[in-house]
Amino acid sequence: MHKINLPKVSLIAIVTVMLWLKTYIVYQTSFDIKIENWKQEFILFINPLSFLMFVFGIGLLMKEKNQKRFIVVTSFFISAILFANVVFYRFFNDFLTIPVLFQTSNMSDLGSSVNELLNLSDLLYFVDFFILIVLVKFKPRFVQYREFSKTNRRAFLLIAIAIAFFNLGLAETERPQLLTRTFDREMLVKNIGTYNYHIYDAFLQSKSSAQRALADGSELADIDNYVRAGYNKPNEKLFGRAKGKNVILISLESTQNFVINQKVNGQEITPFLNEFIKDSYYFENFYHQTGQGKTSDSEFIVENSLYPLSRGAVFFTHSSNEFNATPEILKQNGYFTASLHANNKSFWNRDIMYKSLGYERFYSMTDYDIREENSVGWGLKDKDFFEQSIQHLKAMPKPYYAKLITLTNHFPFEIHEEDKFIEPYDSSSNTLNNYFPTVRYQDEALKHFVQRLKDEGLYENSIIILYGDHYGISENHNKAMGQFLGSEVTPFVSTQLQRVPLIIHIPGQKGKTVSTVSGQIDLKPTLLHLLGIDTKQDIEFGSDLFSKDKMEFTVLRDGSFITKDYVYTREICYDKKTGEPTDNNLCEPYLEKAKNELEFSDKIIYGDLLRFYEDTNAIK
Ligand code: GP9
Ligand code: MN
Repeated sequence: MHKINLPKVSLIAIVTVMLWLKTYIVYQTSFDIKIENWKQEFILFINPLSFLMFVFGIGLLMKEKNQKRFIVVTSFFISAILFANVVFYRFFNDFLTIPVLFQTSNMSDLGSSVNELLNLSDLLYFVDFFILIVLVKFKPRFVQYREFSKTNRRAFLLIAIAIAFFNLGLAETERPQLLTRTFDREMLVKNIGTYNYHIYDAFLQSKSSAQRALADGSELADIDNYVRAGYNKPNEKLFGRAKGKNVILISLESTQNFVINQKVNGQEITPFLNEFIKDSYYFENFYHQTGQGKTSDSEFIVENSLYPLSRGAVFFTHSSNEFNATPEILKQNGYFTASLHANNKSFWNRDIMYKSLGYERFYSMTDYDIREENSVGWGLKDKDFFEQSIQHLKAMPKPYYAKLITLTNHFPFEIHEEDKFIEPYDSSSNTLNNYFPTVRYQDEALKHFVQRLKDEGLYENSIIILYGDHYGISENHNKAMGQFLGSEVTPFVSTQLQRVPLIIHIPGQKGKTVSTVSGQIDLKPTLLHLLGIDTKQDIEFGSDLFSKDKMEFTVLRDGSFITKDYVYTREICYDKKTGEPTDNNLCEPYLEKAKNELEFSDKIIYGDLLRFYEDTNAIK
């Protein structure tokens, strides 16, 4: 038989091309990267290449045996990183960052969610790796390991560098200042590729460690001026109105504002809350401002009036910082401070972080009777959680500040048949469909809790604050969400969907619906003023929601902001009345403020600046 002379190809070229193409296919199939024109598509296509060439180029320096080993190990490692991003994206609609990656204690708790997130077809993500193994094992003749001459190696390196610069250059024309503005991970991945993005992230990580070491407190002057200028006088009528009362703060898992006063299949989603808001202050334009730290970010914002970080969870990355959080302040004012949450105490690093925030007691998993029959999804059902929490509340020294964190309304929104008070929605997204029955269940649990507080005589002595921690339905479900809302989910609508309920019930006060634009950042001064505690000296970015001077403005963690008339997101200014893009100049006056807010807050956290403030200034 005639032998066919196949051209010989180096294994390095094969593995590079396979991973390159795979990455591009994964971009297209597993991430929702918005592409607006052919140039962006082209950037997306070439962006994995330079990194892969650099990495596998190292193999050129090796002899055959080592080269093979190096290629197999590296290829597996890169595939694993890509796959980890895919799984993470399914859940968080976001790309991994180093701080998140090291939150392994959380990963082990993801339990039921991981099952939902993985399937057998995921093996497809490793197809190229299996091919590689076959090639290495059976050594077909077209694969060669010839050593490369010095000239060839240089040429290879030069080509890789050229591609990298070409990629960066193109990206720069498409997205100026890409690397200096890191609000948006999708933008980064889209332009420099997922692998280079991880390297960039590692660079940021080391930079942030250095920042603390180098900070000396001189940065505080500017921040202090900024915060002083933004201070609003408290509302005289309400200042001290709840003095000495217990505070019951309830974090509502994944609860967005769109469920309030809304029906699904003709039935109310939150019948209890719809009634409760009638004799409470209800803030209908209140936004969550969380980032990757989800629930923990919301806790951080609400109790510090600082922004969370753009990457990672501040609960993990900066738990040993100096803070001046609500629990600590209340402790100094004679309160007993506790957090109640029926989950592992180490989830989100709470056990460590709570100490820095000034909590005296954390009632966690071990303080609850958790059995199979009273659990669903992530753990103890909300109704049982509230019921068992009553005992804890009763045993606390008064007055107390108690934060209760619900759990049932968490992705994947599982619920037992007997707790299903309404039927799921019917759309292409099971996540959205199942969201409604769990929100409805949470509502029922709240109703039960408030009744129990009344039974125990705790209701009249307490102010009750409920807030949604963050979104529950990510942009992955825009299509189904659009069907539910009856209108397309544009970036404008998406931003408006970041509203979460804020409900403040003060005994003896009539209710009122307030439409001031506000955010989680505003809760700390609002609460402290109600309790009659002055915040003039504090470093806070929020303002008292009852203050007559409160500015109608709030910034989200991705840099989007909302004013009375406009929504600014993805560099477009939208008119709230029409929901359509309008002249960017109309948003221009607020751009600087939005930037300052986030940057100043980041500086405080990265430099651990409050440690200097406490030494030199009169907080106490
Ligand atoms: C875990 C609970 C949920 O303890 O707070 O966390 P999330 O995933 O919503 O951040
Ligand atoms: Mn949450």
